[in-house]
Order: sequence, then C-alpha cells, then structure tokens
Amino acid sequence: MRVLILGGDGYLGWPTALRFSARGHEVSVVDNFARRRWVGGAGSDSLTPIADLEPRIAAWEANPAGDRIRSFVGGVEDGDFLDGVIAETKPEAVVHYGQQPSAPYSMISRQTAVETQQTNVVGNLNLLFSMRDHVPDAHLVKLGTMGEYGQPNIDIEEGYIEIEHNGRKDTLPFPKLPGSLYHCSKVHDSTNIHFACRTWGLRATDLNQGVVYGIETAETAGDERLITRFDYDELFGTVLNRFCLQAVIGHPLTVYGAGHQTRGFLNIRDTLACVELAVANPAERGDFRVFNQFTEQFSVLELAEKVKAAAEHLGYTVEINHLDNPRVEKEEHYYNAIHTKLLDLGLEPTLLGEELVESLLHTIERYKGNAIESSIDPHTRWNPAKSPAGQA
Ligand code: USQ
Repeated sequence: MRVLILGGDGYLGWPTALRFSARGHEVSVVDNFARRRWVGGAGSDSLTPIADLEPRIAAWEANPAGDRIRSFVGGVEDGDFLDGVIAETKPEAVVHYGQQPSAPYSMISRQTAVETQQTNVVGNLNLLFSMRDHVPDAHLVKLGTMGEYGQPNIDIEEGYIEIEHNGRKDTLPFPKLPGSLYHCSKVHDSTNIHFACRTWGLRATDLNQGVVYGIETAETAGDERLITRFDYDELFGTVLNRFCLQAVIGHPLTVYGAGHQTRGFLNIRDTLACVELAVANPAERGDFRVFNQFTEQFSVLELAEKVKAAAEHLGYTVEINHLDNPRVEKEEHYYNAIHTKLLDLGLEPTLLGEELVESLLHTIERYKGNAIESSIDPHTRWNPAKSPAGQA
C-alpha cells in the first residue's frame, strides 16, 4: 500500500513510518520540523539523541528490515505544498500526525493559541481538499484525542451517542467538552472531517487517542540511530514519561493538584498497532469512524505511585509533590470511556505492569545525562488571573 505519514519526524510519526516500511508498504513522510523548534524554543530537547530526518532515513534504509522512505520537507499549513505531495505520492492511506500536539503550548499566549489552531485546523482542512481532489478513495487516519470529550458525568461512547429527545431518536456526535485550545482544535478537525465524509464521500477514521507513554518500538529498539524522540518538558512531555524521567534524575514527581484527574493511557507500541489496524481495515466511502484509542484508565496520582514503586525497586528514592494545578481541569470526576472497537479489530493491549515501568526507567537511565531539569516545572497557567499569590 502507498502510505503517507504527515508529521513523520515526530514522537509517533517516525516509529509509525518505520512500522509501515517494515511491513513492506511504500512509505512517504512529510514534516517541517516544527516539533524540534517548539521544544527547543521551550529550552528543552529530546532526551534521546535524534539525528536529522535524512540521516535517520538513511540508517533505516541500511537496516535489514528497512526499505526506502521518501521524505518531503514542508508544513501542512501550506496548501499548495501539501497538494503537490498528495498529487505526486497518490497515497491509499494518509496517517495525519502533522499537528501541534501540546495542550500547555496552546495555552501560553494568544500567539501560541493562534499558531496551534492554524497549524491544526488549516492543515487538516488543506488535507481534506487535497484528498478530495487527488485521492478521493484514500483512507484518512487522523490522530484525534480523548480530550475532545472532556470529563462528562456520563459514560463516553466511541464518537457517537444515541439520543432520544422529545419523543424522537437520532445517533449524533458525542458532545464535546475540550479542556484546552489545543483540544478545541481537534474538535474543529473532527467536525471538518465528518463534514467532508458526508459531503464529498471521503472515508476517515478519527483515532481519539489517550495519553501515550514509552519510547521503544519493535523497529527502533536495538539500533540507537532509529530511536524516537522523548520529551519530558512541561509543554511537550506527557505525564507518565515525565514522571519516569523525574524519578530517574531525582526530581520530585510533579502531580498537579490532588492528582485524581483520570485519563485513558496507552503504550507507544499500541499506538502503532492501532494505526496499523485502522489502515488495514479502512472505513467505507462516506463513513467517518471514531475509535477511542487507549488501553487503560488511571488517575495521575495512581501513575505517580506506580512510578515511585518501580523506581524504588530499582534503588531510587522518589518523592511525590502535589503542585498547585496550573490547568483549569476537574480533579474529582466520573470517568468511564468505552474503547472496544480497536479490541474488536484485534488489538492486544500492552498493559502497564511494574516490569514495563522498570523497562522505561532503564531506557531513560541510558540518556539521563541529557536531561535539562529547568524545563520540567510548569509555568503555563490556563487562567493567569487565577495565579496563586507570589507567582507571575
Ligand atoms: N499532569 C500532572 N503532572 C504533570 C503533567 C501532567 O499532574 O507533570 C496531569 C495534567 O494536569 C492532566 C494529565 O496529567 O490532568 C494529563 O496531562 P498530559 O500533559 O500528559 O496530557 P494532555 O495535556 O492531556 O495531552 C496529551 C498529549 C496530547 C493528547 C492528549 C490525550 O500531549 O497530544 O491529545 O494527551 S488526552 O489527555 O486523552 O486528551
């Protein structure tokens, strides 16, 4: 299959490109290296050493499992550039990770909020037009987020809910309560993709993904030149990855508030498995499918306790700190999200046992000398008017 991966230099995009290449697909990647710039601009860097895209691809092509990967350097916000790539590569599946993925980054300022929504909403809209005009039969696999739903006081369904209102029934998109301007951008994307499916007959799968953790995947383990990036800073590091890095370098774990905020989580290996399953089982023409892509639910405090236990087992001393929550989010809430569609397609979840946390800690140990500790503590507040006394 011809597979185009947007954001192919990123945390998930790079290992996804290798996975499809290892399976014998014809892979092309697009990236403008914005993630590298955003993280650098935040005074941080990937913990793992990552080469530039071209040498990385050359290392993969020299690998026994490797095959040719074509690369295109440019941004999805540039509609003419993207149109040219789609027309040239004629993908049968497009996996779209080419977005600004950080909730805190979107909340720094008006400028970063506008940048986030421009990159995400305009980029996605450009893609829909290019697919309509050049590859209307191709399958769009879009990385959405569980955060589109927020934390409603009812069970979260997979994309749609049957509603009975004033004696009439319909199946409608599940209500959205996004928790940051980044999450809002993903809601806007979902609306636009759904519209394109209904109106132009495109086929799409929105993967409403939970919080990802982990570093190594089958293709990247064993060859350091192929390792994916690993972020742990306040903006781009996801919570479990951050806690593991913090435990290894002796930084108190940064639990925001009480830590009872509950989210869906999944291992990076399962992200790749889910994307593969979605591509292998495409949506019908005109269909906008939504899969909730996570394997387990945890509260933030439960994760901190798991990391503390595993790290102490390895001889570390770990302190858990409860910081004043820089975000505006519910700390006590009901959370039960349905996630059966990917399991029905054959997903075999990688569960977060102590062994898995220990193996993540061991991988981080190899690179702990690269950690920039000053990038860890949170400074971005969702509502600056609510800053506690003494803080800017
Ligand atoms: N949190 C802490 N301490 C930290 C960092 C985070 O307590 O040091 C808490 C946050 O307050 C939040 C939870 O952990 O309640 C998750 O935060 P996160 O930064 O790991 O994840 P989030 O901002 O929700 O965003 C991440 C990805 C995003 C993806 C989303 C999936 O960056 O791209 O869409 O996870 S979801 O959370 O399901 O919306």
